[in-house]
Amino acid sequence: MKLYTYWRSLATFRVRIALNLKGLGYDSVYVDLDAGQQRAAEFKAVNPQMVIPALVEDDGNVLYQSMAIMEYLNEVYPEPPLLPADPRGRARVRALSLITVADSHPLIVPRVRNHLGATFNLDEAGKVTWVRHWFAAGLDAYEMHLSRDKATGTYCHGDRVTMADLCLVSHAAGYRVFKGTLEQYPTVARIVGKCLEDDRFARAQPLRQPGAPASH
Ligand SMILES: N[C@@H](CCC(=O)N[C@@H](CS)C(=O)NCC(=O)O)C(=O)O
Repeated sequence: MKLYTYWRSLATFRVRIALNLKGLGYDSVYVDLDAGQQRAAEFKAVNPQMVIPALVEDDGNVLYQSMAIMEYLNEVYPEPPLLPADPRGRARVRALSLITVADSHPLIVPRVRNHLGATFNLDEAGKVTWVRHWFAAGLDAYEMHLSRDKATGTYCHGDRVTMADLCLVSHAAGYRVFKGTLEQYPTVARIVGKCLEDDRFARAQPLRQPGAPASH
């Protein structure tokens, strides 16, 4: 398998964790988002949306959209399961996942930040304020759901890792890249800390990828 990836990409981070948890090896193809390589014709041919991740299977099948990729990997490689066995549990895990995948992360990606600058003259400081606002809104929602729901356990859903943890960890890492801390989010901080004790999460982190700055 071949993963189109970049150190800072949160959507790709989620997929890197899923691949590690499933014990699947892959070759990395680096797409430098800061240099705009996602818009090069070569990559557009792989994913017309011009976003990463894209995961190309050995027979050439191209998978895209991180949540679709995680669900696909979970169906094809069922162990360890990333979704609970019961429908309500699956609905909760998917809902928690979508807080970042559908509602927070899409607002902070490079193409949105670029558009805010080019069309609305927002400067770098303004863009950081924008990004932190949307990450914090997601974290507020996560903290309240996770702290009050009985279904929360060691992880987002019970005592086994699910897709929601992969998504939560990516959200927290993104907030960190933009200098946010989890002090106001104790339940989130506890679960993220627990996940990152596992090397399959830890080695997928943005700052541990080739091309990442020594610190950020
Ligand atoms: N919903 C997509 C988001 C994909 C996405 O926006 N990826 C970012 C990096 S995390 C990207 O490639 N952005 C390029 C751009 O905005 O120009 C997913 O979860 O896969």
